[in-house]
Amino acid sequence: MITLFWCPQTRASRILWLLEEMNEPFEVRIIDIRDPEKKKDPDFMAASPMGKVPAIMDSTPDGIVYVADSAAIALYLADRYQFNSLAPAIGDPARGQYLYWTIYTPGVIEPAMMEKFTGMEVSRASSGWGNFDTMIEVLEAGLADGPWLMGERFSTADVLVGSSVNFMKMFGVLPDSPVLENYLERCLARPAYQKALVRDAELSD
Ligand SMILES: N[C@@H](CCC(=O)N[C@@H](CS)C(=O)NCC(=O)O)C(=O)O
Repeated sequence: MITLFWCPQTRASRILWLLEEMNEPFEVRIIDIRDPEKKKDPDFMAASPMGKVPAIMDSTPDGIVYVADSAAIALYLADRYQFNSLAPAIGDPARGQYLYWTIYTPGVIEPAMMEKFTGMEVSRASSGWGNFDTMIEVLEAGLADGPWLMGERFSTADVLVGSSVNFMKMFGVLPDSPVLENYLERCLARPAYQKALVRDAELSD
């Protein structure tokens, strides 16, 4: 059984979305990240060295698997439970682009968002994420053919990137971009994303 350590209105919502896409049984354990006492849940501490959500604990026949960080969790879950559907198989040439786009969220989008929020001046060549405008341009080019990052194939990469585009919109930093707006609409139209957003709101009450 998969346990998702979750807190309302956080990055944990994207793993809720992924779990809804996967149709695997899972339970949600609420961790109020604003309450240091709640973070002392021993399972959560084992799963998340930084005390951040999302994190998961997966009790498998081989032992308990602990994973933290959205991208690491998504890669783990897709490889273990949705191999060759939400994740391309190891020998599939598409796997290169799949890995690139799945890591684009923590490696590029999120640092670029921080650059935008703080007004930081960065050198495009030496900052690992380029800069905010380059992040957007590259993403738009990646979605030019669509409908998904992997063309016709919806993958875990879309859960990471689609939820990040949603966060950019929510935080008011999504530039005027028909390509990204249309992509976000397609993501939001997925029943699993809708289910996760409803559940996220219900669990928040
Ligand atoms: N890179 C991590 C970031 C996780 C993260 O920063 N989570 C925030 C909530 S959105 C958190 O748990 N903050 C509480 C804290 O750091 O104490 C991921 O993508 O999962």
